[in-house]
Amino acid sequence: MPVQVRQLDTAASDFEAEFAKLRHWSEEADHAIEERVAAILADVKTRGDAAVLECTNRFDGMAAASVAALELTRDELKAAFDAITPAQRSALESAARRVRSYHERQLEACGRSWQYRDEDGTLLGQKVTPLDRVGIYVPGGKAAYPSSVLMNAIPAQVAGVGEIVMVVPTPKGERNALVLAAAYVAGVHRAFTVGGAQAVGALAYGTATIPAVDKITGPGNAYVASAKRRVFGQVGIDMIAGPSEILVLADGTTPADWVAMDLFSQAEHDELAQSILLSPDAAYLAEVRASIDRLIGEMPRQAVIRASLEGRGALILTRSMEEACEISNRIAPEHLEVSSDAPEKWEQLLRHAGAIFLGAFTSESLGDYCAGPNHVLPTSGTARFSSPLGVYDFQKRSSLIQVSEAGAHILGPIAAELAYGEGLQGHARAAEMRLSKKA
Ligand code: HSO
Ligand code: ZN
Repeated sequence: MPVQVRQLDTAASDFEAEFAKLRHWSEEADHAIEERVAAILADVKTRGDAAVLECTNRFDGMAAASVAALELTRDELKAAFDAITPAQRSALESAARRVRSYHERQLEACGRSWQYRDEDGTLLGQKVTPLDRVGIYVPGGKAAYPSSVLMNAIPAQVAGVGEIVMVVPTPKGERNALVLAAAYVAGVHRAFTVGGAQAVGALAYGTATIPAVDKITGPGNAYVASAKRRVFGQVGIDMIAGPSEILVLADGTTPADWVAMDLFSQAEHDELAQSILLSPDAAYLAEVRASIDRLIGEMPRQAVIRASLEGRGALILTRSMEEACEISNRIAPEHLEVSSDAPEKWEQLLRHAGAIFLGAFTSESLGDYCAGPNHVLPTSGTARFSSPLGVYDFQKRSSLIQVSEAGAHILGPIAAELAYGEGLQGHARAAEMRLSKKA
């Protein structure tokens, strides 16, 4: 059965209406989930370990005697690493090495403290410090991604975070060896087989056994997303990620099968994932459609791919590559492939995307695992104003000011004038006292 991916044409009179439908996505707030999450968080806040243990045993079908029994030791993580195949070990290590070296560059480029002395002798600067402790949420079950363990823990480690605490649900006690091995490779310090809102609550408030963290990162289901939203403010969070997205801009020079498979690669994540192809070449769009119909039957996850492509996917015929770039900027996709033999030319026109993949050989999936940049990216158009997860998410900045006596004579009158204007005597006099009295 052919895959019914919709086709849009920028020249059609109903294009704007069809385009608006394509972009529309909203996750309905589920009141039942919201209420349950609020209750779990309140319970964890007041009863700590006892609440975490009860929830974990009930929701995950476990029979643990204590939260301490849910902790995985570094030795257990190492045992998982030793138990996976040599090929898996080597792939994890190669990916980790590349991700680490990319994020080390990030640290050098924008993660260091700086200071200068102005013409009045005043020292001004920005002091960058890593967070003391962070929590990484790793989903269990069908969306258990070892690659996401690397993508969350390595930038934290490169930033110099003191302690990285991972939580991962293990329904019925079933552990994912690759996830634990990735935690070992990425330098996770402590790990607990706890998940859901109860894990988020434990990390946010701290319990006798699970330490309170300063920030929680990592993807999760609707319960986890709701819990992260609710504890935000008490702790930092990274983002609330929506379903995966890929947008391919194609000039027709990449084999159609390659592009079809790239569209599948994000569609297979989720029925709500979005894969869009834009091209000024109508014959090429038809070729990719034929590839989709031929290749779909080979895909183990074809039901998910079909639902995603038919529900939210699209092939869009544009007047030109320039127009395709404009439309891409309006969508601000999570992943943007420029499938062209002159990708640099089009890249100049692209402003909004979580990650940009240039040229026919740069499949988005390489970025998901091992190219080096982070795969935790802004979704749902938020690339207009936000960035990939990075070292900077695990650091914070403090301003640094040191004013000399001479400098106080220059700044004091300015501050006092403005302070009197605001009716704040204390401020004004604090500045003025330094004008008359020697230190
Ligand atoms: N593409 C996903 C990340 C991922 N892909 C993990 C495979 N494993 C983020 O949008
Ligand atoms: Zn992916």
